[in-house]
Amino acid sequence: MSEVVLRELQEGVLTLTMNRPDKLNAANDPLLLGLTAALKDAERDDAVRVVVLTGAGRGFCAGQDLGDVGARDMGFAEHLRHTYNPLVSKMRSLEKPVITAVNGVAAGAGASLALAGDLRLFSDAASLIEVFSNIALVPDSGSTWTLPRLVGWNRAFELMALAERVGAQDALRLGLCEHVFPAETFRADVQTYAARLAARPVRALGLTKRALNRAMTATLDETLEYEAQLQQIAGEGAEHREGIAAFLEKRTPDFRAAGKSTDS
Ligand code: LHQ
Repeated sequence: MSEVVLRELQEGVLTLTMNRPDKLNAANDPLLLGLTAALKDAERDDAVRVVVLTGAGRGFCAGQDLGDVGARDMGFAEHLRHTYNPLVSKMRSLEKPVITAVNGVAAGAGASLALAGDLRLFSDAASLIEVFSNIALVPDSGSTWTLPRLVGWNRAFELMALAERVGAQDALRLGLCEHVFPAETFRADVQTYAARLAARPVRALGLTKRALNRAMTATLDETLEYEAQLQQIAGEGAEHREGIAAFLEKRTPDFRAAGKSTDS
């Protein structure tokens, strides 16, 4: 049987490919648990500076494998707590950039995964559907958290209620993705973009994720204090020393080398 999660590391970019192309990468438990395990490995591996999540074939992820639902031996809530929730949580808490490279349709929990990326890159063949209401379910895996923050409560509700397909250009206009690349060059364009990010000071970016996550639910004063604490950590790191040295020496900083230092 072929692997349901493919891993490839290139230029500090770990690409995780959901690999059930015949079903548009509809998610089953091995796929979801495999992704979470891969993210945990990526967290510990200094060679991984950026993670890209994408799909094999013409789909990104069609959400829960509906053929699997009857075979489950746990309720919906327990299933979510066991599979999707830890995955989405790990994507958001992982202190490295996580890019979702949406190569094709992202539906249901697949749309939730697409939106959970720190940066969302769409192919011009990609689309997103909050498809849950077609089968009389509630949006899950974080869609009710991400979507209203991106498009506002009412637009989010309309997308959820009517399950309309949002194409790549509309996704860009609505702020559901940062960039759209042509389908023909998508994988290469994603790698180029991700490699650019991998050359950035990823420890500082990890702390930036931590700060943004905390700020989503904090007051301004709490946020100011938390920024001060994180700045202390970043300011004592090797990446910062390298950034300052490079500026003074009028050269490009080498954050990869700085990242290998033990005290950053
Ligand atoms: C699929 C699927 C799929 C199996 C396409 N399953 N085979 C969480 C926890 C617990 C329980 C329930 O749910 C959740 C959260 C959720 O994610 S709920 C939402 C589940 N997903 C859906 O309802 C999406 C169902 N799929 C579709 O609506 C369409 O396939 C979309 C709009 C995604 C794509 O349409 P097309 O481009 O026209 O492709 P297609 O429908 O022809 O699909 C291609 C193949 O993929 C096809 O198989 P076949 O053998 O006929 O070629 C589909 O049966 C299969 N497939 N989605 N979720």
